[in-house]
Amino acid sequence: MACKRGALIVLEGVDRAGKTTQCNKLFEALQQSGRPAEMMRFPDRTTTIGKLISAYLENKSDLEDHTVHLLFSANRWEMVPLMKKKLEQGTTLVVDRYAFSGVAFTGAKPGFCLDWCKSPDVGLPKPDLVMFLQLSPSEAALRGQFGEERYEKSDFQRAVQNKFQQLMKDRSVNWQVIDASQSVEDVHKDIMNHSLKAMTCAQNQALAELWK
Ligand code: Z5A
Repeated sequence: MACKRGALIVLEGVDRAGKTTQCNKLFEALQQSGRPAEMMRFPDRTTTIGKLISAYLENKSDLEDHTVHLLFSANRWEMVPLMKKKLEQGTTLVVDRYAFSGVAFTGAKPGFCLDWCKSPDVGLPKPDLVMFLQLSPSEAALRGQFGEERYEKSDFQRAVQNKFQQLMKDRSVNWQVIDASQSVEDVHKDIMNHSLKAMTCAQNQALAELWK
């Protein structure tokens, strides 16, 4: 490796927990402090696969549940060459949702087990840090109504939250739970502290493979 690699930092969490708000703030803070950083989000709705996913989420098309799960995974795999290149160049990637959302959302549907849900994402670049923005359903409700998209229903979101709790038992992943009910600035401070630590550790470690 010619230069020290960047860190792969993922934000996960329930609906309206503030993932996008905090990804933006982290990205801006890293850039302003002179640390190369870029933001990514999944699904990436700009690609051909992402457009199929977007139509599904907006209820403009129907897709069989296994099929859409594999599309979400393919949407991550198509970004892997670019992600590896950026990380090797020393750029830290701040990522809004990743494979954990993939597993939690499909795993919350009837008839799916976590092992099957994880399998298409085995071997993806492993995040150096995954921060789970924890927010109770009542606090989330204070941030406005659900939108119009397919998964934005409270029963389903509760099932998703349970799946995230199961995933967070996996000690092979560097999970950090963040209290997302704090002010935007206080959440940002927590996220910045964890991120700087993970970035220092990542510099001396090779990029690993997820769930391998
Ligand atoms: N999905 C899947 O099924 N499989 C997969 O593999 C992947 C995803 C990757 C994508 O939605 C959907 O795809 C998602 C999972 C599924 N479905 N759901 N539900 P998306 O990425 O397009 O949108 P989202 O991730 O669902 O966004 P979100 O969860 O609704 O929002 P958020 O990013 O967590 O929060 P925000 O937009 O930053 O903030 C929400 C509001 O709260 C906003 O008004 C903020 O100003 C406010 N806010 C934020 N922080 C605070 C604090 N600290 N205090 C008060 N108010 C705050």
